[in-house]
Amino acid sequence: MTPDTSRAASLVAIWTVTCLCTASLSRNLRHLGTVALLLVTTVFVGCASQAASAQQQPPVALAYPANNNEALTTSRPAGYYAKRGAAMSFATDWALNNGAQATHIRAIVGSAQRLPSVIKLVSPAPKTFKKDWRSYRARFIEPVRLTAGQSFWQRNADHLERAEVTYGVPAWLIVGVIGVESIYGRHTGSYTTLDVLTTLAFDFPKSHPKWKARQAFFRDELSAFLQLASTQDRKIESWVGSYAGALGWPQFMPSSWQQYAVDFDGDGHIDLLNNQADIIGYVANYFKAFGWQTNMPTHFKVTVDQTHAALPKLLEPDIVPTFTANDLHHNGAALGADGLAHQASLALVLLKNAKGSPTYVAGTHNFYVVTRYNWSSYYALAVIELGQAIQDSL
Ligand SMILES: [Ca+2]
Repeated sequence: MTPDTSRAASLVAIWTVTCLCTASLSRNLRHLGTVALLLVTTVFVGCASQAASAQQQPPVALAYPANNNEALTTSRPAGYYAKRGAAMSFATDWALNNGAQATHIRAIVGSAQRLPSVIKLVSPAPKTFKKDWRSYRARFIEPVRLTAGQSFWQRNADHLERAEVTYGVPAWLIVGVIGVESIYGRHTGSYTTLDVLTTLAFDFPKSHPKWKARQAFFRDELSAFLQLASTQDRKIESWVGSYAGALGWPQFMPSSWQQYAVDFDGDGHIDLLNNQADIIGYVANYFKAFGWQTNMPTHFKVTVDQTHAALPKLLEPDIVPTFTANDLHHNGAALGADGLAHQASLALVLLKNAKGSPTYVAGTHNFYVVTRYNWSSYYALAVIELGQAIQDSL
């Protein structure tokens, strides 16, 4: 590699990871905005499908088991955050609200290390960086991930089939997500979660345009993490994950465990770090909660006439399905017969290619649902293409 291509590759790598992690860090922020609408959708869709699934007993999504705040201890010494007023107030308030000893929680939060590398990683990318769908895609649709995905699918065929029946979410989507997130548990991150969440909860970089919202998000995640840790029999500093606080094979955020985790193999415990049935159940339940519609495609091919298409109008709603198939078609984004036959709304999704013309797809409601796992159209299309490539190869 020349220095230039090497540098470009590094930037793509950083952007890829940043896309994954900034999206995962903002998952719950977005949940707040969409949850009301999705609840309505879910109830509506749920009613329609109730008859079909009446014989199925879906696993009940569990909140954390009873807290055992005695489990919240640390053997690490007091560090930087023990002297930060905001961090110590947070710890005291958390203890008060969760029936824990303030001295224990202050010791835990105070033991966290400030991680400058994490602050750097969540800072905005340089303005000169150009997004590139083709490079992004090549990082995920590649032989190692395909082979690992085939083996994951074969090993878990029963769980995947049961998830399809229980939640109406296809196996390929679950397999695609876990592949992109962690290569089936191979890359789950090596950052100490307590340090990551404490750093981002109290030192989120102010150079970020949304730093206040992000910092508030991480305080909530730190709170959820303390609650999660109080239910598990392990030292709090032993949890490790991504630089944005995501954990395990499905790279879940602590608050997402609280909301979407299920005991999918019925062994009485939820384990999203190691238990592949529970991991599959979690991903399927997550998409069902966000309104996945069984049998609706995620997107259609679209041919955009760059010169004559009404691009500002078509791109304005971004990934939110807004247009009828006819609207798109007659504004310069030509659909095939399958796309034209689609009855619900579509979005014109733009994926930039650093060099050369952009890639477009016509995204459906289900494409939008995939972006609820991670708010990036690049991420969503990579998940979809990986999952479907694995399915096709089996
Ligand atoms: Ca289980």
